[in-house]
Amino acid sequence: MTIVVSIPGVDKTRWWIEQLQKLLPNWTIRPIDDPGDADAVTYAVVWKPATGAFLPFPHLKAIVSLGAGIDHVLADVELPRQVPIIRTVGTDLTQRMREYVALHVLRHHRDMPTITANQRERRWKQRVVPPATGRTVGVMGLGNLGGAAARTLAALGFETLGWARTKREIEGVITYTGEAEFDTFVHRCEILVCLLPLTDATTGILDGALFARLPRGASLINAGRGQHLVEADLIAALDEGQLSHATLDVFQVEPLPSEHPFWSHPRITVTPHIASLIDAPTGSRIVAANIERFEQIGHVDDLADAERGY
Ligand code: NDP
Ligand code: OXD
Repeated sequence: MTIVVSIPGVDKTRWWIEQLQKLLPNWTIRPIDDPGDADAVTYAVVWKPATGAFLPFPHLKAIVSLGAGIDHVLADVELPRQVPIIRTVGTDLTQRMREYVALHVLRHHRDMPTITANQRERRWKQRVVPPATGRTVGVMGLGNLGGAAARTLAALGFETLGWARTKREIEGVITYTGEAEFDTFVHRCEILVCLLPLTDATTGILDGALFARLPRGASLINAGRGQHLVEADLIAALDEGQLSHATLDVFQVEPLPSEHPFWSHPRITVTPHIASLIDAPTGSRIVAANIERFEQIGHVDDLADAERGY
């Protein structure tokens, strides 16, 4: 009974192995590149695994994604598609995302980027903005994270819209469904928050065509995945004034290369994929509990649907 762990960074891998070993004392837990008897490996706990990482293990029962997204697992062209994928989600992750979304929506809403720039120039410039009740914010993706973010925004008083693939009912949130209602949704979003998973259908969804449909001067917060965004279209929309500001937490290449234009763009805020990082002590308890439960009953609530892509 072996669990293998694959996380970029030797120290992180060691930490996770030690932590999981304390919680699962009856298991052998090893790094994926030093698995011992490969036939004994039944679980793999991974973040951004290498292509073909699972091929040596014919008896895998489940792959555990160390995060809510599973795109980093599905990216493996050699992935054994029949092996279930367990997401790692929980109240900590949801709480952190609520904080991140509230922080940045309020920052856009109150035009803090301009106020900060004015301070640098010692410029005292007052401008009245509407209260939250006069501002419409839209959330793309209404799952664990997007649903919680939308509820938080509604509680702050924003007129809150949400968009998902299937019909979602959230108190205080006006919801839209699928491609048919996308236009109606997007046309009203003065601040747009992306919390979609990365799938074929959502890749490149934040593009020039979408930006053109937002109210002029709208702003964008992307905490989904970097591949949702067409980067050149964002720069064009900001430079042309169609968008006023963007806060980006996720990027096509991470870490964001030091020469990337986003770092120095005056209307882009870069955060280093920290909107809702899994915290290791809590995360390892969730992972251990999921493995134990899957071992007992062959199911957990946080199973992803690989066909659907999330
Ligand atoms: P969930 O699987 O719980 O929810 C996904 C939501 O997106 C669902 O509401 C789903 O619709 C909707 N959706 C999926 N495809 C489409 C589509 N084609 N059109 C419209 N809506 C769609 O995911 P989570 O909320 O847990 O996480 C979302 C993403 O957030 C992750 O996949 C990851 O990429 C990102 N993330 C980022 C973090 C960060 O720190 N920046 C941290 C954690 C996650 P439906 O409800 O109908 O199924
Ligand atoms: C996740 C992430 O998917 O941190 O959990 O991006």
